Amino acid sequence: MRTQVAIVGGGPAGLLLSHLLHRQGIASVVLESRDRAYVEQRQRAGMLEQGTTDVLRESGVGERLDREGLVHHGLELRFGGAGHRIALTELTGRTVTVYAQTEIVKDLVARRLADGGDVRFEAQVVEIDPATPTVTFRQNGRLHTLECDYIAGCDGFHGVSRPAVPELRTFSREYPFAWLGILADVPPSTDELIYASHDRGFALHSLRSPKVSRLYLQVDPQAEIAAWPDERIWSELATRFATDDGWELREGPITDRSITPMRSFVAEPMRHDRLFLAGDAAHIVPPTGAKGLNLAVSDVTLLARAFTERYAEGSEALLDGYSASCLRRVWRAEHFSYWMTTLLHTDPHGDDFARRLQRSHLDYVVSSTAAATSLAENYAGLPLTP
Ligand code: RFL
Ligand code: PHB
Repeated sequence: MRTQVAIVGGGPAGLLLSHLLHRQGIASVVLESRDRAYVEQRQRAGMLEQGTTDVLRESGVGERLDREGLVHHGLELRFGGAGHRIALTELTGRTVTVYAQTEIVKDLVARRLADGGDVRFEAQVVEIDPATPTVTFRQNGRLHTLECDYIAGCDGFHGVSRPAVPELRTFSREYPFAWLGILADVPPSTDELIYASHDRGFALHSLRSPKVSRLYLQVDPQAEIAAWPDERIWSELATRFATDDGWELREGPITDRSITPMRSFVAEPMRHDRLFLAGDAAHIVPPTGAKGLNLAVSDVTLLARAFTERYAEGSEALLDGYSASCLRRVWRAEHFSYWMTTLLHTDPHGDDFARRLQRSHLDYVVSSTAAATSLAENYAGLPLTP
């Protein structure tokens, strides 16, 4: 069995890479350990930068995104009982779009299959050899070997690609909190996202559609989901979002819930020999800056360009520059995600001094155009440079 690019992992990074390569006439095989329903239903990110929607649209998978995605021009920072709008579009000229990761994955899987793409579900990669290069995977209880020119490691944080890079340097930060995320069948109580900082902890009001809300609560990293029955979740959300003017949070049936630990992580370099890492396989950000999925998309956009140059012109210049190009953008997103996280969360070990500093910082961000613009341009996403 042989292909040009073997793609390990069928999340957004692997699927989009396969699609972008196909459009340039480059063959790939996507190996995904889970089944199709599982990858299409895994609840995760929802906020897309304009650069991300541009890539999806320009590559011909933006039709449903254009129909169902909700374009946003601002967000709200809420603290001290009042909301403060950050006018993203006014400050940056850019917009962001709410369109769930589950929908992007569904669109990409459907498109790959319609284009005759080779996407194998329940195919678990067990070994990667970046030198030969080959990928060994298990499917239907049997081991298979896939030979290729290059391997793209798009298998997320817990995958097998990153450990195949020797002499990897890693950088990380664990945070003393986690996010409890829920999906609820209730119309959103807001048109724009609300990021709330409260003494009891952070809360985020996001949405999925005019009828479905997505909400998050800062919780203890050791918290058990069983300790959070519906009434406790809604009451805690209402407390953290409360304003002096009596804003009300609508409640509804909760259809999905999970707790995600928060961490920052970067692995360098993102390449070894014929293996290239992309997306969560190489880096993780805490979700406060809404950057994880967007970074995965920018990585594979650069990687697809580099493979295109290699196959069309025989040059490996872009492949050689891939890791450094990605890491510049990755570290900007790492800093922004860390900054948003510490700006908005309540440190359980923090003292009153830390809380006062945080409040001063929040006041500054919402009252200075320079500070608000800095938040806005990072949130809306910086332009993609090679
Ligand atoms: P993914 O989506 O993790 O996909 C990797 C895929 O690789 C498969 N895999 C393997 N396949 C074959 N063989 C193996 N040995 C394999 N090992 C793993 C996995 O089954 C999976 O299908 O990584 P990708 O494509 O890089 O995409 C990145 C995004 O998914 C991620 O950055 C964001 O979802 C991060 N993230 C969030 N980002 C946000 O901006 N906002 C959020 O609200 C948000 N919530 C989340 C998240 C990530 C989470 N994770 C990783 C636990 C919530 C969660 C729970
Ligand atoms: C989401 O809608 O899931 C979402 C939005 C913004 C974030 C994180 C998650 O910062």
